[in-house]
Amino acid sequence: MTTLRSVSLVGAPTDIGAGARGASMGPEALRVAGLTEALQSHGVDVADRGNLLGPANPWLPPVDGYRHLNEVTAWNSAVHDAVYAELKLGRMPILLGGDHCLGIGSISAVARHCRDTGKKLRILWLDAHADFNTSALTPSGNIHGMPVACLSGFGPQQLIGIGGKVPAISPKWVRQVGIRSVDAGEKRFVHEQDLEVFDMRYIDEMGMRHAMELALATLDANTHLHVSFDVDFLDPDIAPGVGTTVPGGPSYREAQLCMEMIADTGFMASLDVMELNPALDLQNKTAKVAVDLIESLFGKSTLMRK
Ligand code: Z70
Ligand code: MN
Ligand code: MN
Ligand code: MN
Repeated sequence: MTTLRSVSLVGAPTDIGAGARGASMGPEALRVAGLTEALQSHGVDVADRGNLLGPANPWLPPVDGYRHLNEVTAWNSAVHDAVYAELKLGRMPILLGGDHCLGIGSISAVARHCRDTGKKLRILWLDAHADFNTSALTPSGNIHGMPVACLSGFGPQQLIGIGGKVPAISPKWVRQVGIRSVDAGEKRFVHEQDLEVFDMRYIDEMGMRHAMELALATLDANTHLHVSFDVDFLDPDIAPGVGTTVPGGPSYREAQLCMEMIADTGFMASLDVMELNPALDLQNKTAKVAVDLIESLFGKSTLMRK
C-alpha cells in the first residue's frame, strides 16, 4: 500500500461554475460530518489548510457561452496554486469543493506535478455527467459542465493556460465512471475525442467490479492516480444533497466497491470531493455518505481483508 498517508484538506467554498447555489457550503459540511476524524481513525496524518478565498458569486447570465468566466478563472488559479504547493510538500491534496469547475485548477496542478516528477497520470472521473462541454456545445453556460474539455485544451485561453501547459492532459488519461447524463453535442464530442466511459448501462450489464477493473487497468508504481469524485455520481436515494440529481446512479454497495478497489491499488495520490450542496441536503446525510466513502478510499476494510 503506497497511498500517501499525509493529506492536506483544501477548502474551495464556491458555486461559481454551478447551475444551483449552495456548493459553496460543501467544505464546511464535510468537516461537520467528521472528515478529519474519519481519516485520522485510519492512521492518516491530516492537515486542514482551511478555505481558499475568491470572488463572490454575482449570479449573472452567460456571456459568449460562459457564466462567470473571470471569477471561475480566479478560483481555479487559487486552487491550482494550493494543490501544487501540497504536492510539492509530498502530501496528498484533498480538494473540498465547491463545484466541479474547480477540477481545472486541481488537475492542472496534478498534471504539472507529474511533469516535474516524471509520473504517468491517470484520472478517474466519478460523475453522473461527462463535464465535456465547450462554449459552443453547452446548453447552460455553466463551467462545471466543462472541466474535462478545458483540461484537454478545449476552452478559453485564460482557463486552459492554468498550470502552464496546453493541453494540461490528454483525454486518453481519463476514465469516466457512472455517467448517465450527457448533452447531445457533448455526446458527439465525447465520441470524437474517444473518452473511455463506463456509463451506467455498462455498470448495469457488466457490474461495478468489471468496470473498475478496466478503469484501473495498466496502472503501475510510476502512476499518479487522481480521483475526481463528483458527489452526484451517487444515486440520489443515498445522496440527495447535490445541485443536479440524476436518477439511476451507483448504490451504496456499488459505490463502496468502487472506492475499495481504488484503495486496493495503493496509487491514489490526489482527490477532489465536489458538488456537495448542503442547501439541498437532509440533515447532512449526503456529507456523511461522502465521508464514509472517502474512508473507504483510505482503506476502511471489511473483516475479510487485512
Ligand atoms: C450539463 C451542463 C453538470 C454537474 C451538472 C450539466 C453539467 N451537462 N455538472 N452538474 N456536476 O450544463 O453542461
Ligand atoms: Mn509527488
Ligand atoms: Mn461533475
Ligand atoms: Mn455531475
